[in-house]
Amino acid sequence: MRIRKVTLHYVKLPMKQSFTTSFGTESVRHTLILKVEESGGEVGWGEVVADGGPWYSYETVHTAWHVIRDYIVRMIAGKDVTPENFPRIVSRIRGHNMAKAGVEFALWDLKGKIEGKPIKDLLGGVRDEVPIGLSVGVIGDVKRLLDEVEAGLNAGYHRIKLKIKPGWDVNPVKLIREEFGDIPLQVDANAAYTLSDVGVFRELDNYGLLMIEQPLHYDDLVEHAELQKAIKTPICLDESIKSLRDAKAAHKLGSCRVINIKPGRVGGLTETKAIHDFAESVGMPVWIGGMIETGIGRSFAVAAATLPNVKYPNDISPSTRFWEEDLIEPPWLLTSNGTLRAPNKPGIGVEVIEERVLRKSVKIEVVTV
Ligand code: OSB
Ligand code: MG
Repeated sequence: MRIRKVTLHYVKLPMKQSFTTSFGTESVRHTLILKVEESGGEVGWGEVVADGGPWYSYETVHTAWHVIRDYIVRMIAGKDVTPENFPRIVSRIRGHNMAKAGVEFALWDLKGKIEGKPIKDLLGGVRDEVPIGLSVGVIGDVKRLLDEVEAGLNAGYHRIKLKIKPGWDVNPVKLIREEFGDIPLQVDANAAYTLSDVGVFRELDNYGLLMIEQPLHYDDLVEHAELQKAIKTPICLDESIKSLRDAKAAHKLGSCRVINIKPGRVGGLTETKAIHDFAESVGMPVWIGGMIETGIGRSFAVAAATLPNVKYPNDISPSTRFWEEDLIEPPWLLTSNGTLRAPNKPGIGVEVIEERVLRKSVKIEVVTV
């Protein structure tokens, strides 16, 4: 397909409840929504999962805006571009995976709409419903923590993931075990520890956690391999895995036993599928992570979560968790089975309400390709 127009929207969406990780608190989601039009008149939508600041990753809405407008759009100009050949077309750009993924997502939406197929079918998905886990932020208050976990279990979430940081780790895990028994439970440190904290992880080993996510430095593989040798609980990598190359290195080194793939972090669904397929070939389970996306970004995560080697519940919160009003219809709703249903409609399978995108935009730029 040939792209003729890209519209960038800097969207600010207030969150119903703030979300705290070891690297900061978010209460308004800053995001970049892309509308991509091809020469046949079809419209595709994408979302860049970068945040307002360089906290989870070095990318921000502004860096992605720059990279998309000044480089990606020029590189795809005049070319027959597909979601499969797109990564090669933009490979001269080092890094900036979130910017690349935002455009690549829109290409998947376009391809699906043109061929009349949902993205999950284009990828080779094998299920119509994907199990969802709840990610609980660093809360600090014990009573509120237990209330939030209880509400999540009652709503049907398949597991609880607790965000931890030094000073908020073993104790809340112990309290959750005492209160709720043997529920599927895991923790996510977002890189807040060092190898000298091995004692914390040895203690966490006593609580039968499904996994410990990204305990050490956001770019590390070597020290995670050392830590994995020292503890029983499987390490799951998130931030450290930005590509298939990283996944292969992590496997070779023994840095993790599980991977949380965020399609936005790895440059899109083509790379997601490649990491998924590699992990499957070496017997390493994966699951799909979230970045508090709007319903647009969630669509691509849902499609990825239908892949066969996705073996754990996914961090794909329904629209109602963070948004008063999502940017799509129908909203993503948790079924009574604690799942999201992957739509059978072409492309992303939900309708983007452009009026809402425009109303929530603080800056818009149209680039003619
Ligand atoms: O590390 O998984 C993470 C949100 C922002 C940044 C990092 C992470 C998260 C989540 C969100 O856990 C889960 C969700 O989007 O539902
Ligand atoms: Mg994580």
